[in-house]
Amino acid sequence: MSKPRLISFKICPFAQRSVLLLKEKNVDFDLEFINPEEPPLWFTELSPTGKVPVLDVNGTAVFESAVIAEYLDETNPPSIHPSDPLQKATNRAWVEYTSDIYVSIFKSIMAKEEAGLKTVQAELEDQLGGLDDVANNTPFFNGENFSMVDIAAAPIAVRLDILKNVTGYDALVDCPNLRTWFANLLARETVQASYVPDLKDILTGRMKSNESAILKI
Ligand SMILES: N[C@@H](CCC(=O)N[C@@H](CS)C(=O)NCC(=O)O)C(=O)O
Repeated sequence: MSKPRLISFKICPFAQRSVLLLKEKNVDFDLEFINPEEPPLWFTELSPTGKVPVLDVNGTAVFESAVIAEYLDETNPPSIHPSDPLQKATNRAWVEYTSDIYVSIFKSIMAKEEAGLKTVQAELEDQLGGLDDVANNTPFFNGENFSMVDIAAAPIAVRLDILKNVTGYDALVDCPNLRTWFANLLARETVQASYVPDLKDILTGRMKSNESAILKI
């Protein structure tokens, strides 16, 4: 059995989740970056959706970040899910919830007009507020134990931190619980190793070349 190979895109938060879990589980893996906007032919043949991340396990494509996470958790025990089925179910639901937040972050980064930016920022803050309501001012989502919700949310913490540094926009101003939780995520070694060192520069470059409104206000 050869090493699993993760196909990623440098700025993709969903792929960052997979890298983070592979590192948390100490799995030896190969990492290959592509640009899904200009995919190589081999990737088009491997990926049923054309999206990253894809985990290539001996030629079988496991796709969708939440499914990749479940596969890695099952095949590399112990599970980081809570054992109680109800808590596990609510954790999975909050993993889903975090996925929509990435869409709002992306729209905030790419909005060209100030009015449109205000609308997407309000949507983003509303979603973050919903997550803040269920966070408990504890180190991680479930308390002391690092879980799948932490895996799913860590790339949000990284992107909001970059946005704050580059533009001054603080999406967490009304989210005290998320501030505690996200600070713990940002301090974790595996989280720091889950994204490329030039992520901030790449995102800043994208905002500049797009003439994004968020850079002007
Ligand atoms: N639901 C998917 C979303 C993955 C996704 O949207 N990936 C983006 C990059 S961040 C992509 O590959 N986009 C290319 C496309 O839509 O063709 C997951 O969780 O894995």
